[in-house]
Amino acid sequence: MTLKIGVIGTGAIGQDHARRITQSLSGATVVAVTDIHPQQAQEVVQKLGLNATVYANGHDLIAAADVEAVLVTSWGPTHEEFVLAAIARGKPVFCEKPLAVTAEGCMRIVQAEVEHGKRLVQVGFMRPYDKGYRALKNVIDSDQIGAPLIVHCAHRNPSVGDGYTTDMAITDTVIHEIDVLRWLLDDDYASVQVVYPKKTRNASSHLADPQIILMETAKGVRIDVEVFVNCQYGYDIQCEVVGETGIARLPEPSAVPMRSQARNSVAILTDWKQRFIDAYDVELQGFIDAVRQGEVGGPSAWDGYAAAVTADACVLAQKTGDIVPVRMAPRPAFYGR
Ligand code: NAI
Ligand code: NAD
Ligand code: ISE
Repeated sequence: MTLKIGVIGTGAIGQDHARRITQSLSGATVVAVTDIHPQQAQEVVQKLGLNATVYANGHDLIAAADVEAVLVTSWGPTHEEFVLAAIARGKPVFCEKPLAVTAEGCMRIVQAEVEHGKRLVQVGFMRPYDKGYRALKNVIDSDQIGAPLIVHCAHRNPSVGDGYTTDMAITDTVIHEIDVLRWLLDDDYASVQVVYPKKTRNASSHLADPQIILMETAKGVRIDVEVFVNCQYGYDIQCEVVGETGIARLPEPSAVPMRSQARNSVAILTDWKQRFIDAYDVELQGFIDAVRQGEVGGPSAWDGYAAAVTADACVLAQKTGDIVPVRMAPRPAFYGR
């Protein structure tokens, strides 16, 4: 049976996920959409040729009898209420990051899911599905570079809009590194700190850009993440793991090396939608397949909570300049190890 999905939020990633469900993936169809800008939702229905009803709001969509699973791709601060509403109706829900904008909000979701008694939530952390990160994890797990000691990362976007604020460098952007490094190293965070280099002229007056996030894990690994969201030149994700006996780097996306106009060059992507396009396909196909088999897997509400606790600590560290401890609640047995 084809899984009938309702999409809440038809912005950049909501449209892209609706497109992939409709044109690239198998086993699901979009039957419902909603957006606080209903005109935009209607346009997406037309543009993608969906046979979908446009609902007045997310709650009506979740309640609709034909909506079997929910995709939350609205603005971050709305995620918690929609995920909780889906859980209350026992409907599986794929929620884009962040699961909620505070750790407390994520914990409310964790508690609701545990009370429900069965996993319903998958968080849209797609990097663990990326071939490059999986290859890097294989190198680490098969002991080819010895125990990881240091990780150097960079997360660079060409530019951001005026609405992007200093804390969003953590909650919207570095949240991907917070999540994927926890998975890559099979570790949790102990403490974080944020330091500010000289500011770029290309950032808005209210935005600190670039920033350096320093994290220490429970096992003692030291991590530095450069986040630079007005780097101008491209969308560039770097990750280098220094181990006891060797160094391993996240592979670059494949591109044709070119000799032209007196240059030997390789193109760099500029759009985040392209950089992890295969990973988005795999994560969402995984959600569809799992729900059709009566279960939900992938990044869990607990992973969303762990990322939010760490992000909250980073935002505090941005403001104080201090080394801030990361304190997580005990992990419920419901979420395994
Ligand atoms: P966007 O601003 O393009 O789209 C958000 C949409 O949600 C807008 O159309 C807005 O009108 C709608 N919306 C806001 N409140 C709503 C409500 N109460 N009910 C219904 N619709 C509502 O933003 P974008 O870039 O699509 O991001 C959406 C979410 O996806 C964010 O949480 C973001 O962090 C996440 N995201 C994840 C990415 C990833 O790589 N996994 C990449 C980009 C975004
Ligand atoms: P797994 O799914 O058993 O996960 C191992 C551990 O990592 C678990 O304790 C889990 O809680 C944690 N984890 C999983 N995703 C996480 C995340 N995003 N952030 C933090 N912690 C996370 O082991 P696996 O087979 O290595 O799978 C890792 C992820 O990749 C899972 O989300 C899984 O569904 C997905 N996966 C993808 C493919 C693929 O072909 N791309 C294949 C298998 C699994
Ligand atoms: C955006 O929301 C994403 O998730 C992208 O992956 C990230 O690179 C960007 O900085 C965020 O704003």
